[in-house]
Amino acid sequence: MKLHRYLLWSLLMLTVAIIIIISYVYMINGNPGSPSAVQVKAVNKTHIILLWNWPFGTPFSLERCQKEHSNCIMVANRSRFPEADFVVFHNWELALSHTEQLPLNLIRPEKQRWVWLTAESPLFNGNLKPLNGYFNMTMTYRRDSDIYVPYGMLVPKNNVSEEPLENFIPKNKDKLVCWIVSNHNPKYLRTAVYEKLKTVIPVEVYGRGGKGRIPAEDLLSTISRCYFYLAFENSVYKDYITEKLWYNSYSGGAVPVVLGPSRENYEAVTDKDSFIHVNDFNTVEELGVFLKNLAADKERYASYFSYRRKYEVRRYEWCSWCSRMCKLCPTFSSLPPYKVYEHLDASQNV
Ligand SMILES: *[C@@H]1O[C@H](CO)[C@@H](O)[C@H](O)[C@H]1NC(C)=O
Ligand SMILES: *[C@@H]1O[C@H](CO)[C@@H](O)[C@H](O)[C@H]1NC(C)=O
Ligand SMILES: *[C@@H]1O[C@H](CO)[C@@H](O)[C@H](O)[C@H]1NC(C)=O
Ligand SMILES: CC(=O)N[C@H]1CO[C@H](CO)[C@@H](O)[C@@H]1O
Repeated sequence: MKLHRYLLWSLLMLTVAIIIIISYVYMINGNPGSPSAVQVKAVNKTHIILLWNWPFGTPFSLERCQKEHSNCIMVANRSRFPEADFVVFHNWELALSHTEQLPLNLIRPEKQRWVWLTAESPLFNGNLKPLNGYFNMTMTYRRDSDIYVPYGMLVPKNNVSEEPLENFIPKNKDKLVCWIVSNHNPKYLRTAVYEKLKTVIPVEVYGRGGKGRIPAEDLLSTISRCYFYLAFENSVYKDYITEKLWYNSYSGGAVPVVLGPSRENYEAVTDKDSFIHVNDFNTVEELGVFLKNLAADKERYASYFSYRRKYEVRRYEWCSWCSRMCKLCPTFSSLPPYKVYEHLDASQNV
């Protein structure tokens, strides 16, 4: 009887020991053949993204993004601050219009990341000094931002097209150079270049102070009639290349004449033979003469459209702000574990 009990005890102890050892080995190595429990949790963890303020006060639907990324919950409900993994702040309301403030009165969960969102250049971001030391991520058009949200991009086509280049060029061109502009600020570099250029060649100007505003639905058809479009940025900063290139010029079917960051900077994000850079010329006169001659040289002009054989122009087709927000979702796994922008202001100016 005693021996019996002893054996039973031994068996029980042995079983417990084996279970403990097996559990331990699994914990260290994971279950070979299927992702470990720890991994599955990391990959499938749902993240809550709270948009603190609507950019420029205009609400939009967050639903579509949520459908496309099942690991994301997008909300604009501030009551969910305590559970949010990310809180996105649009800069304009914080730094320039001062209609919003950072919620420093709330207890910020340790793991929560604050995301600084802007689509403007530093010239229109206001004073960022008061924002130093609060943000963990940036979401801007700069290639070095944590979430890169450019105004547009070229995406390689699956198959390179053999089509004649003429097929990509609108047929109805009757204007040499066009420009849509509403701010003629004499302090802008682009204003000086335009003032000079128009003394060399005719420039058709639309927008305030020109031929008037073009309704959005007529924008591309108007630009398609121009050989060249002045894709002149309002300010010159690294990577600040806007819809003036991606939409007005490329989608309008006019060759862009760009004024903005360096040619190298443009070449890093688009096809080097698809645009003319103001800096390619010693003087604005030279630029004017070049454009006039190029428009008269059919073959050479057509070569500026060769990128269309290889690439699609991609920009935010639907609700540009929600598309930007959406880019947060696929990045979770590649985020640095810890980061603080102690000098947000300086980081945006270099
Ligand atoms: C906002 O979130 C709170 C907390 O989860 C919830 O009680 C409330 O109903 C939500 N409000 C809206 C408008 O969804
Ligand atoms: C692209 O090229 C591949 C290989 O040459 C071919 O099989 C495919 O049908 C082409 N697709 C299109 C859409 O032309
Ligand atoms: C985010 O930044 C704050 C400083 O404002 C810091 O306390 C926190 O640890 C940072 N979190 C991460 C995940 O980097
Ligand atoms: C329920 C769910 O979303 N499961 C997903 C977890 O992540 C793996 C790997 O990314 C997906 O294959 C599952 O569908």
